[in-house]
Parts: sequence; structure tokens; C-alpha cells
Amino acid sequence: MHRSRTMTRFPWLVALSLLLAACASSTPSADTGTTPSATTADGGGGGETVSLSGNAFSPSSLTIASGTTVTFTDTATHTVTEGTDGEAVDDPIVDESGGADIEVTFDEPGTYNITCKVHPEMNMTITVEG
Ligand SMILES: [Cu+2]
Repeated sequence: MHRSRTMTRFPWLVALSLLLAACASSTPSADTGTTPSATTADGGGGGETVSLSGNAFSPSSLTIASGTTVTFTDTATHTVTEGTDGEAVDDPIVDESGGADIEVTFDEPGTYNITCKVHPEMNMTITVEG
């Protein structure tokens, strides 16, 4: 008697758990459909983010490993330019007007000064380690 009672309960629980599993698995697949591959802002692959909000690079210095991508955000009225005090160096690694986020990948070890041509007081240093 006791045994047959357990047997009748069991299939009902299995059916319920299958139903819950089906609901749970449908949520992640909906998410992957909307993942924008272009917006890999911060976190993700270990990249760094520099904000230009408030007419200042923040942080004002950054040390990264070679191959790291730095994403400059809040670029609206600015440029992201390799140079100092609003002046670009010859053949800058980056010299872009703002608007959208600007991504720069630093492959070569060294020290890079970054400035804004609109606001010469905006300066930062990026040290790329090999
Ligand atoms: Cu600026």
C-alpha cells in the first residue's frame, strides 16, 4: 500500500520538473538572440574603459598589457588623439572625433600620451607593458 502510493506520485513530479526545465531553458535562448556583438563595452574580455565625462580623461593614467582594447566613452564633444596638450604626434595611433565610443587596441609596448584637440587641458597617459 505504501509503495503504490509513492509510485503514483512520482510521475507527476517528473512531469512538473520537465515543465519547469522547459520554461527555464527558453529564457537564455531568447537572450542570445538579442546580444549585440558590437557593444562589448567594458568587462567582457578584460578591456579597459576611459570616460571623457567632465572634460577630463578618467582615469588619467592607465597601465595595460599589450593587446588590450581601451574603450573611450562619453566622447561627445571631444577627440581621442595620441599627443599632448591638444597637439597630435606625427602618425598618431588614434586621432578620432567623438560621438560614439572609440575603441583603441594597444599592441606595441610603450608609453602613449592621449589628449583632446578641443580641450588641450585634457591629457592622459597609457602605459602598455609587453
Ligand atoms: Cu575634450
